[in-house]
This record gives sequence, C-alpha cells and structure tokens, in this order.
Amino acid sequence: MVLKNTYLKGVYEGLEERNSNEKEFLQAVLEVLSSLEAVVEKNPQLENAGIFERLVEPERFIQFRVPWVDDTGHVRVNRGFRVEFNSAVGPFKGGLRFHPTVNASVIKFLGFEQIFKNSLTGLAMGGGKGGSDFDPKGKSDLEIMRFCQSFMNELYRHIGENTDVPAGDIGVGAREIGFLFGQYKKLTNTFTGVLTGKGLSYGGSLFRTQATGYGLCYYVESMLQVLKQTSLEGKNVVVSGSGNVAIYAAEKATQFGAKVIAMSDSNGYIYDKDGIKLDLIKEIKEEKRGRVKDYVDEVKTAKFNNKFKEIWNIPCDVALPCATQNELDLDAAKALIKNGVICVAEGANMPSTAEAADAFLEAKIPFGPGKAANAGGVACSGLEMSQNSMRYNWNFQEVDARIQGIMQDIFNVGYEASKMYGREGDLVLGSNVAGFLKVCDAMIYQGIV
Ligand code: NDP
Ligand code: 2IT
Repeated sequence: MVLKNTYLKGVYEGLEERNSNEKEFLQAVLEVLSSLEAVVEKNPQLENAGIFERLVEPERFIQFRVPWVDDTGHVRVNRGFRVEFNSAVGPFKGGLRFHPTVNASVIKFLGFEQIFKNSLTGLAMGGGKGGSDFDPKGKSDLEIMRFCQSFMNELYRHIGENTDVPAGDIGVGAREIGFLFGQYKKLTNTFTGVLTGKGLSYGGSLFRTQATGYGLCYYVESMLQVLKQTSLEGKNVVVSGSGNVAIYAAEKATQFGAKVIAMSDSNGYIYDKDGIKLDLIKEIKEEKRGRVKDYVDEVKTAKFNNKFKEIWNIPCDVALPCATQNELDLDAAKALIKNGVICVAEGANMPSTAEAADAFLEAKIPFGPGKAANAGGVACSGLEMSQNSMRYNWNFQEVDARIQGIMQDIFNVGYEASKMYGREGDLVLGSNVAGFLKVCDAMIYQGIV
C-alpha cells in the first residue's frame, strides 16, 4: 500500500518514525489512511484541523506492573496496558486481551481499529483496548482470580461507566470479567456498568456470548445476498479458532443451513467432512478448557492436522477467520481463491495480512473487514451499557433483533460509501470511510482537544 496524498503520507511517515517497532499498529493505520485518501482530497480543511495527526495519537496510553502470586507461592510480574484512543463519539470502549503476544503495538492496533468499529455500530462509544501479556492457559481459577484482582488494582482508577468501559477479548471471558468486576466494586464501593460481558446474574446482557459470532453471520448473509445473490444455505464454511467468536459463528452458520467443515486452535485444525458437531466443541472448549485436537478422540472420521495455518488449504465456499491477527497470509489467500472461495469475512481483528486482503479485493471476492463484520460483539456491549443505565434487561430475542438490524446497517453504510467513492463492493474502503466520517465530524465540533 502506497499513500499518494501528501498530507496523509506525511502523517504516516511521522508515525512510522516515532513507532518504528510497532508493526501491527502501523499496519492498521496504513490500511485506514489508504482508504481515506479520497475523503481528504474532497475535504482539504481536514489538514488544517490536524484531524489525522490527532487520530493516530491515543488520548492516553497506560502501562502498568501487575504482580501476583502463583499457586506455589512464587511472585510473578506481568505487564498491563490500557489505551484510551479516541472519545469523540462516546466513552472509551473496547476489550481486554490476556495473551503472551500482547504488547504496546498489539494493544494500539486493536484500540485504533475499535474507534471506527464502534462508530459503525451507531452507538455512543469511543475507541479503547487493553490487556496483558499474562497467559491464562494452564492457570488455576485462583491464579486467574489473583491476577485479575491485581490487574484491577491499577486499572480501576482509569475506568468508569461514563469514562472507559472494558470487556472481553482473547483470553478474557465471563470468568475473568467476573473477577475484574468484583475487584472494581470492592475498590470503588459502586455497582455500575463499568465492564460489559458480565454474568447474567449481575447485569450482563443476554446474547453477549453469541453476539460477535452471530453478528458475523448476519453480516455475511448481507454480503452474500447483495454481492453474490445467494445465502449461507448449503455452503461449506471454514472457521479458524475455536474460542468465543469461532464457536458462535459456526453455530449461526449451521443454523443458516451451512456446513462448517473445519475449526482450529493454535495447536492445529480439525476437519470433519460431515460437519463439525458443535455440542462436542462446546464441551471440549467451554466446559473442559481443552484442545480442539480432543475432537478426533470422539469423532473417528474427523482428522487433525497440527499446522493451524494450513486450515486455509481446505476448499470451501466461505472462510471466516476468527482466531487472531495476521493468521491468514498471501499464500493462504491464494489457496482460498484457487479453491473457489466466494466470500471471506473477518470474525477476528485484522486476521488477514495487508497482502491477503488486497488479493481478495483484486480477485473481486467479497471481503468483510473485521471492524465491520465483527462489530456485533461491541454493539451488544453498547446495549449492555444502556440496559445497565436503565437498570433493565431486554430478552434474548429483543437483543438479537437489534444486533441483526445493526449488522445490516453496518453492511449498508459500508456498501453505500464504497459506491460513493467509486469502488463499489470494496467494504474495506467503504467501512473505513463510514466509520471515520462520524468520528471526524464529532472531533471538529469539539475543537482542538
Ligand atoms: P478466545 O480467547 O475465546 O479464542 C481465541 C481463539 O483463537 C482460540 O481458539 C485460540 O487458540 C486462537 N488463537 C488465539 N491466539 C492465537 C495465535 N496467536 N495463534 C493461533 N491461534 C490463536 O477469543 P475470542 O474468540 O474472543 O477472540 C478471537 C478474535 O476475535 C480476536 O481477534 C478478537 O480480538 C476478536 N474479537 C472478539 C470479540 C469478542 O466479543 N470476544 C469481538 C470482536 C472481535 P488457543 O486456545 O490455542 O490459544
Ligand atoms: O474487538 C472487540 O470488538 C471486542 N473484543 C469486544 C469489545 C467490547 O467492548 O465488547
């Protein structure tokens, strides 16, 4: 990707110089800036307002020590982060990721993407993200609790229901949110909607567990309907990952009449030509916290391959990367295209490398970028915030219906923007433009802050 607009090029080069070791962050910024060149050409006043210099610089970046004691009595120290990227359209909002690969670059790329994603939902949420290089795998529940409490001992002073509202992401689910919430309540003596993804017994929203995966399939249905005049029914689908997003994407795809033939984790992938049995996957991953490989012990006709990246060599109609960033590279994209894929939509954040995304766009394969396609999760979080403010709970069907509407709107605004900017069907460009315009408008109204 080469920037032609001199203003944007200057902004990017300046950022590259200051953040030369933050490759994921630079990758996310370059993609967005490339999509916005035509917007800047049409609106030269954006340069005077310094919109892009401000957009790429977080409002606040917090890094902190997280000491905790393991079950053998040893003191361990991890690094905690929270980036409060942009609050032009609402309180900072975004998940927490606990994974050994977490660093400043990963947190900043995720926080930057979240600005546009949250804007696309149409709800009042700014962009933020956080996490730690802590690895929850193999830890006892008590170790997880002690870690979460220590993490919150610092984070609590920076967050609040009207300031910054964290949620889950990789390695952070209902168990971790519960411990984090408990500690926040203890420290502040307040019971507020400061976190989303909470358990149903203390203010969580029905449908939050399903929201990202189901929302992804609602988005895919719009893509297939408008861009390919077809639907998920009867399609073979490959889903990478086997966590929260992957499981519920696979469940909704199956409900829409598709057959999910492969899923993965970081140790490898399973292939089941008869369609993955989701009850078994849920039992292995959600109840036992096991590995995807355990599936083949139960289903003898299924196969396991220990190279998780090779999942993309499996011929399929629809590919849904739902694991992690840059898991789908150019070779994988070429294999999918060669095997006749008709739609790719990102459940994970930035799972396709820049080269892979370009390959899909060039081949005119409908490609749904994460910041649009996976926005169902944070949209449901936005609804959880509203329910908490009202001290009220909508039922499952009500939340589901709202998320369906929001996902359809996100597809439509992205598609319309792609037409308006002469690149019909380019949902990367369209979603970036649509997400940006609202944030930009709000920033201009609020002056230089
Ligand atoms: P989970 O922790 O529930 O699951 C993560 C899955 O991805 C696991 O199967 C995990 O395998 C795999 N994975 C994680 N890191 C790697 C890696 N470095 N290499 C290979 N596989 C990996 O997380 P979620 O399902 O919540 O998140 C998945 C993706 O979706 C992330 O990109 C996240 O940012 C994004 N997302 C999540 C939302 C949510 O609401 N939860 C909302 C929108 C986007 P293993 O167990 O082996 O680590
Ligand atoms: O990437 C994401 O959108 C999430 N992990 C969900 C964030 C949220 O605040 O629900």
